[in-house]
Amino acid sequence: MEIVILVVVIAVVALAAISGLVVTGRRKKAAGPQETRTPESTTETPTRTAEPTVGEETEAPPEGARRTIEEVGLPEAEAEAPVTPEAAEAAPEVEIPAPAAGRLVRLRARLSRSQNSLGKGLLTLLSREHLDEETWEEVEDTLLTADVGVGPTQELVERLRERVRVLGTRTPEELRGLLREELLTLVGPDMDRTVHTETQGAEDRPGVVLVVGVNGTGKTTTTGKLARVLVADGKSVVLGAADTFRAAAADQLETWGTRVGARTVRGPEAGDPASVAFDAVKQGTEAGADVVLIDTAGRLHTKTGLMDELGKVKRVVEKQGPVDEVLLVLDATTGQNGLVQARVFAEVVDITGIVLTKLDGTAKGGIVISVQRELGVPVKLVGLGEGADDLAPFEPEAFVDALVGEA
Ligand SMILES: Nc1nc2c(ncn2[C@@H]2O[C@H](COP(=O)(O)OP(=O)(O)O)[C@@H](O)[C@H]2O)c(=O)[nH]1
Ligand SMILES: [Mg+2]
Repeated sequence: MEIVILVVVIAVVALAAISGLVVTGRRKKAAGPQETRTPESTTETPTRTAEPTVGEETEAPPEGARRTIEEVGLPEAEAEAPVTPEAAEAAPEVEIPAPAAGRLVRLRARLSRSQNSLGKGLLTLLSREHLDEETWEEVEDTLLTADVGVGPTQELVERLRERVRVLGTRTPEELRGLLREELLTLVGPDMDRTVHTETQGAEDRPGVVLVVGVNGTGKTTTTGKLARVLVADGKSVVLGAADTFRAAAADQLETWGTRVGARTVRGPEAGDPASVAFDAVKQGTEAGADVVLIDTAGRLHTKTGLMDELGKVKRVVEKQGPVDEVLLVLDATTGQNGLVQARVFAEVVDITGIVLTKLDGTAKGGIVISVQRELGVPVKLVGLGEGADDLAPFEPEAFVDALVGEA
């Protein structure tokens, strides 16, 4: 009897040993040709057994063997990988924009790259040993070339002449300080540059901002950038696509809005801009939004056409309450032309603030001074690039520092 039991036990042990060998052998076979595998077969490896055997580890770490192609991440494959509905829900594609405070200082390098020539040019001239009539004329020319404007240029030269005379000998530091002070006086350090995005009235309605200007100056871009600034400040924003002449214009605005979760109210193509603007304010009010930004078209073919159109937009919006801010967008690179545009728009609507765009691409930053002088309205925002957060509140000190360079 014992013998029978013994035989059975031996047989069982022997069977177990044999089957164990077979499994190991199979595993070794599976691991063997791995190096020659095609990427397609690698995707199937997650089904492989997780426990590594001795010797396997050196060929392919278990963790590595479990990776799929997507996880290894060929950049193109990753970009094209379809997003599953769950993933889309988990990560809504709403961006969190950078706060606006101190942006001009951060973007100052961009400003000084284009503006430094004015400051440097002036400092070089003022450092000459003899400041004769010819030198002062050169100072004037430098200021006029930078679009400072005739009136402000004459004032500045007069004051500089007087102060340089009083100063006698001039160190570069003294000259820089003097120029900084005088330019700052012209730029107007005390003007109120608040963008009124809050309703001026007592009622509970959103602040309404109308963005106007000639096509191509950067209205839509500025409206989009401003929406980001407001969202970053925790405000809810509704956009009004009152440039109804091209569907692309509304699409462009909507793209900006979608990125920060702001709704865009749009109308039919070639529809009435005033009714889109009206709807935007109405919907913004109903939704309890904080701010409604209205982007307009700026076809400057005739002044009467513009006046009819823009005047009507404003009047229609005002049926629901006052417009709190009318921002005129001007392309800083257009110089005198920009000033002519500014004048026409100012006759059509009451401009309450100026946005100077493309200051990153011009050495004609003096337009800040001339346009304020021309309209008697402060520059409130400046565009310093095509990037989404390249819009900065205008700060006179930071601007003048960029003009005259580092102390
Ligand atoms: N470099 C630079 N480009 C800008 C700036 N603001 C707008 N732009 C560009 O100017 C072009 C026209 O802008 P858009 O907003 O469509 O002008 P709109 O016709 O007035 O609405 C676009 O290519 C913008 O990217 C800026 O501050 N700097
Ligand atoms: Mg536009």
